[in-house]
Amino acid sequence: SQAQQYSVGILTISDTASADSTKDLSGPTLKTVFKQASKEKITFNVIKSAIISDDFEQIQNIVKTWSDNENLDIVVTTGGTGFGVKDITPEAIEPLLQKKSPGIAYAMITTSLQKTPFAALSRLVSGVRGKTIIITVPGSPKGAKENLEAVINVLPHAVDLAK
Ligand code: MTE
Ligand code: CU1
Repeated sequence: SQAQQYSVGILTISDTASADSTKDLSGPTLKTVFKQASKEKITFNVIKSAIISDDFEQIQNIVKTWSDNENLDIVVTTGGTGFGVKDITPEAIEPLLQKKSPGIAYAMITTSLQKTPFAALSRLVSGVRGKTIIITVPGSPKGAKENLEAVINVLPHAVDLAK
């Protein structure tokens, strides 16, 4: 039988990376994680990626477009989840979620806490908008990778249920 295909968008949220795209290390790292998790039966296709600054309206506009118009199965944002003055990713994403998924955030945090106590400083949110599963991960390549890897194997079933 054919592989199940899941479409993915990766949104890097960083003032530094939006000024100089060569500084975006997390976006490419997340793409690699999706590639490595793709197997015979399940394939993740990263078909959208963008880099924007820590801007409330830009974050909402892209996530809305990718879910409402592009109908992506999975949207991952990286960055802006911490305690910095500019960190507003959770505040921008949360109002867009029609259903919240604290379990996904919980899974990412508990797995991450086994690697570093600083995982407690990531204010992750996750949920469903339309048929799109939205997750947020930290901005460092290490944090982005560890958090996505914690939940990547449950994402296909989440998408199947939301369809
Ligand atoms: N989670 C994991 N798994 N690994 C990490 O290295 N870094 C933490 C945390 N979560 C980290 C992690 C740190 S140091 C911070 S400040 C927060 O994520 C928030 O990061 P952000 O503001 O870049 O989103
Ligand atoms: Cu930190």
